[in-house]
This record gives sequence, structure tokens and C-alpha cells, in this order.
Amino acid sequence: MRQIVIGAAQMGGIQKAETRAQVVARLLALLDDAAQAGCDLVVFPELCLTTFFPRWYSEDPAEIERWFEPDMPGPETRPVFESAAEKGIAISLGYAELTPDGHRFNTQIMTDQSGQIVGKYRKIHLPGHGAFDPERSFQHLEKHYFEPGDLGFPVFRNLDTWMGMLICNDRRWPEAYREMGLQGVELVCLGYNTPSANSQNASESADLRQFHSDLSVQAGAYQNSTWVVSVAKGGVEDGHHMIAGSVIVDPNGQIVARTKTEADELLVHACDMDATRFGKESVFDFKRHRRIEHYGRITRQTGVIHPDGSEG
Ligand code: CDV
Repeated sequence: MRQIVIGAAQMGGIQKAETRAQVVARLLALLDDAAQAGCDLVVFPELCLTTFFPRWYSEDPAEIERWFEPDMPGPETRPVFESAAEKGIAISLGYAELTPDGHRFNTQIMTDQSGQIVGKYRKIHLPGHGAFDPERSFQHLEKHYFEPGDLGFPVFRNLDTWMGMLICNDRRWPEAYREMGLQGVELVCLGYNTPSANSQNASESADLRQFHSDLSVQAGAYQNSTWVVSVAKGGVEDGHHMIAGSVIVDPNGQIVARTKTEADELLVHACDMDATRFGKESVFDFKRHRRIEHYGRITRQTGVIHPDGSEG
């Protein structure tokens, strides 16, 4: 049995006025809880150091710069890495990355149990729009603030396990899991910031949005026979409500643990990585069952083209 005790470190809203030091104190408190619970790995959400700033439009470089991290760890985030290493806990956390040559990504990193970064993922499926949209009830400007990730879907070895990461909207795309499934992934760690309202459809309920979130990660887990840890930043953030409902999903696609609150809350489950074997060697034995000669359209074509040539 290859057991990893995983902590899904759900966070409540981070207000615009909160400083990095205040947020880091919250991460450190969650790490203390994780040490008490005997966690080997703790997963923090997407953009876990700041409010979800893509809900505001800005062209002001100084305003934009305050959300981004030029270094990871940097002076303010180093205590999180140090605390985790002291406790022997691997961590995964999401942040807005500014590269030395000026590129901006929505990024998630993972460390080993000694605090060394062993995995990095840059969000590929950026939702929303690139310009201010007056038709929406609120903005979702990820395409304005970030470039699509340029690292593909890396799978790496950590804690004697093949691991990968996704970020929020990526969880809705089966291609993202399958890219990692084809590298033998056994644990997918992902964080999300999902508004409980649809800015383009007022009739969509928060319950339906939670259902779509669960459905996506459960399907991704089952169809690739992998564990998935899906961690929210939820609750009210600067007046905007986001779904919480963080879950740990087993390789059968079943939810084995779910958070109860919309606040900072550590969800803990002991996950056996060998539980991924059966599915990978039977119904999802890709080598035996996949038919790649029929999948060409998936990489050749982006949008819908009907058989009569019409698009839409
Ligand atoms: N941060 C996100 O990627 N949020 C999207 C919203 C816009 C739907 C999500 O897929 O949850």
C-alpha cells in the first residue's frame, strides 16, 4: 500500500484589502492543522495568495503588479515553504506568476517534503474574456491578465507517486486529465475559484454549479483511474460569493470526503495510491483499448464543424 495522507486546504474568501502577510498567516494555520492531522501533502487553491482579481478590469501596471509574484518562494511566501519543510509536508499552491521576461501566468507549484519545488503547471484553459464586457453582471478577465500556460500537462514523481496539477476551469476538460492519464498519473491536485453565479445566466443556481464541478472531477478521476483532490477558495470575497465544496475523489470516481463550511477548513483523507492500479489494468488499460486512429479530430480541430461544413 502506498498511502498518502492528503490535506485539501480549502480557503474562505481573501479580501482585496488583505495583505500577503495576513494571507500567509492563514496558510500557516492550515499547515499547523495539517501537521496535527499527520498530512504528507497539503493542497491549497488557485490564486491562494490574493483575492480573485480577474473580476476587476485594470490597465494600471502598478495595480496589476501587486497581484503577481516575481519569485516563488519570495520574501513573503518563504515562511510557508519553511514551515512545510520543517513539518515534512509537501505542498501545492496556486498564485499569479510574473516571469523574469515579463510573462504572466496563472500557476500552481508543488514541493516535495523538503520544500523543493518538484512540479509546476501553468493554467491552459483560461476562461472568461480579454476586454471589459458591459453585458456581464461581473467580469472574468483571465484572458486579459494571463497568457495560456506553456508547459503542457506535466506529470512528475513525488511521494513515490505520479502526480499532476490542473487549475480550476481545466477540470471541465477531459483532454486535460487524459494528457496526464497517458503519463500514468495517480494523483491530480487542483484548486478553483468558481463564482456561485453565472455572470451571463442569472437563472443558473449555485447547486448546479457545484454539481458541474463535482461531475467534472469525478469523471476525470474515474476515466483515468486516478485520485483527484479538488480544493476551493469559496465563500464571500469582496462581495462576490464563490462555491466551496472541496472534495477528495477516489479512482472509482467516488467522493470520499467533502468540506462542510465555506471558510478555511482542512479536509483530510488517507489515500492509497495502489488503488489506482485496478482501473488502469482493466477497463482503462489505455494500451489495450484506446483507438487513436479515430481520435485525430481532437487535435486537428478546435471548434465545431458540422458534417455539412457549417460551423457553430
Ligand atoms: N477560475 C476559474 O477558472 N473559474 C471558472 C469559472 C469562470 C466558470 C471555472 O471553471 O470554475
